[in-house]
Amino acid sequence: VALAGGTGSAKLLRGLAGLPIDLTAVVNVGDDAWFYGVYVCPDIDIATYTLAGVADVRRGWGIQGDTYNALAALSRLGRDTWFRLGDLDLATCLLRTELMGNGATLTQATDRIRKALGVKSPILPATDGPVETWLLTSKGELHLQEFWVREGGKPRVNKVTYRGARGSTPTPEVKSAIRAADRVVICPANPVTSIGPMLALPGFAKLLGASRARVVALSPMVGRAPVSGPAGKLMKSTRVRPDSLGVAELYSDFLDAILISDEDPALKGPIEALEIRCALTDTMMTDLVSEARLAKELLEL
Ligand code: FO1
Repeated sequence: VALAGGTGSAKLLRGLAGLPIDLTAVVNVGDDAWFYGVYVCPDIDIATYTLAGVADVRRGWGIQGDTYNALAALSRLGRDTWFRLGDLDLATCLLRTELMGNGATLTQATDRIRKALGVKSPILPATDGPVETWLLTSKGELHLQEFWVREGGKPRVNKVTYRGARGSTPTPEVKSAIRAADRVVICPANPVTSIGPMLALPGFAKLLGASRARVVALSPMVGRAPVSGPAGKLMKSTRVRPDSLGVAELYSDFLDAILISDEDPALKGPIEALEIRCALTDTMMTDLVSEARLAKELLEL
């Protein structure tokens, strides 16, 4: 079972999917939001598109070669279109919205879409509950997408909240996948906005702690900066050390081992003092070869 957020996670999922294992992805929903009348699930979609071989992996979201005709038409109609939803991506979101409007859960809609796109591995939303990541910032309360996409990640962040998490639960599918797993891999995802919303679900951390699976992570941090995205800034604002030691501390209740950047040898000692095995490697996923190598190293850790 791989716990996944956005771009970095999708690359590792691709590496894991190439190994002779039964892979199930459990994906963050905190980034999900309504745009233009459709329900957009960035992390579920980048995982699905990447495993289907159609993602714009370099950009980190959406479908390769997508066009923006619907968005241009919306703009001509006077709609603000700062969230760049492509035409093909819109089709995915339209189907999801229709299915859910007819009573399907997000889990059911996700399963239908990944099968239609030929993805073999199950992709499970962490919850079917409405969980959204909101930030209290110098520009007021912002949804993660408003903060990151509309405001370019610039406002000062004072607090991060996972709206709806306390009243939601991991789905039965997620519970049984984690219970049956012999390994849980925490992808190099933003600990605050990708893994945080999962850990905020009642019972989720306990599920990991109680699992017979070895729980291993690939750190998203190199030094004090994330490989991509707003992790560093958001870790600081939630008083988590913005480096791999901070990631290990955050996961210490259930983490058995972590793979960190070979640029951070000084963090190995303090991480192992937490009784978490720590290994160093080149953690950059620059091509399919490095994705496959890191996936293999995580299964051997
Ligand atoms: N990220 C951007 O920086 N700009 C966009 O216009 C944008 C559009 C978009 C459309 C669909 C989708 O699934 C994701 C999209 N993203 C966009 C990425 C996304 O907002 C975030 O990067 C993730 O939520 C963070 O994991």
